[in-house]
Amino acid sequence: MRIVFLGPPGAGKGTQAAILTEKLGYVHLSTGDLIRDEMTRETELGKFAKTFYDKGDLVPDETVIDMIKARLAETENVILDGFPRTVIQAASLDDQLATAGVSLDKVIFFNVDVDELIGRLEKRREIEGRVDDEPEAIRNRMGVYNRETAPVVDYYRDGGRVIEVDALGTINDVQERLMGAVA
Ligand code: B4P
Repeated sequence: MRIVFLGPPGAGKGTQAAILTEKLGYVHLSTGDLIRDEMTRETELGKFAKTFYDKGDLVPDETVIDMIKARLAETENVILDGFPRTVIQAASLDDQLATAGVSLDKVIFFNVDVDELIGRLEKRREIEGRVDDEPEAIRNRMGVYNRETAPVVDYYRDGGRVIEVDALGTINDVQERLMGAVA
């Protein structure tokens, strides 16, 4: 099973992917977590990524695609959380899977309104102090989402591959809906 979680910043992709992979014994592949790990270890890649990440910009496609490639080849049951985020990344993912003779099983879109998203990110800033949850970075991320990532939803919609999940409500409510969607 290869599942993509798509949605705006703060929609709960990471939160739900962590719970679902634990329940199902899948691999959780989060580009956000991979990038944060590189930044924490202050690797060359991490230092490069930080210049984009802190402002709420996307890290360049080729960097993220390289990060995901080897890991994807090693996994069969996987939730891709936060990847793809651009149409270029989505096309690259399709190519990688086609080369391996496999395909995506599900693309889940997390539907949440903007006010709720901003509220969640502001709360996370208070708790975790993430630089990309500062007000200016949040504003930028919402714009980046509309420009770069919303077209990815259309890319998959055109192929009839999107399942939309209402991601409002408690974490448990959303988890139950997701279990129904991936079953
Ligand atoms: P990510 O780490 O992917 O994170 P995100 O979009 O902020 O959040 P997510 O939707 O996972 O929300 P979460 O569960 O945390 O991206 C961060 C950055 O990494 C990007 O801006 C970019 O720079 C870079 N990046 C990542 N992937 C990339 C790619 N493919 N290409 C280029 N750059 C890339 O939830 C948010 C908060 O809400 C949490 O505090 C959570 O506890 C809370 N929450 C969750 N569900 C809730 C609910 N139902 N009710 C109330 N609160 C809830």
